[in-house]
Amino acid sequence: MKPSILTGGKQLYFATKRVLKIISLFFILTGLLVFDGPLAPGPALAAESTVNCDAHKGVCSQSSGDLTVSLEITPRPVKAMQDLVFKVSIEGASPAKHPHIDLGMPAMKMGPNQVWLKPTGPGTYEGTGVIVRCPSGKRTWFANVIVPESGEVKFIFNVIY
Ligand SMILES: [Cu+2]
Repeated sequence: MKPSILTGGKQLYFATKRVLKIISLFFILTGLLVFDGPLAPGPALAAESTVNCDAHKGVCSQSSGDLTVSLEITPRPVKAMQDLVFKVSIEGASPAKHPHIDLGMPAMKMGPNQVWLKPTGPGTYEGTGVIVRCPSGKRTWFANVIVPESGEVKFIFNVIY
């Protein structure tokens, strides 16, 4: 009697352990999916919302892998609710399709706001867009420059309301 209970207990122990393992694996995978998503909250947030460009001063540059993107927004200082010109220059990639910019706010759903870029020379593009005034009063925006088949580079900057 005793040994069989012991064996049963052991089996139950291992079965429970396995179930726990599967459950934790599930949460890890779900967590990865959530944090890698475009609306990712949580630990990724700090890096995703840290200003990395002083758009009021002039050209900003950011790299991602082989791709280096420079962005200049005019007129300066950069204000919301007015026509802005976005000048982009790209190094390390010669995109088959034109790049574009996704404008948004870190950790906020602001609705789609895209700047379509037209070529102005070798590796240089330009387009116009408007940054709206956020009802929250927050002034930190991002410009995600998307280069088809080469990657994307995110500029995070403050605007004036
Ligand atoms: Cu907002």
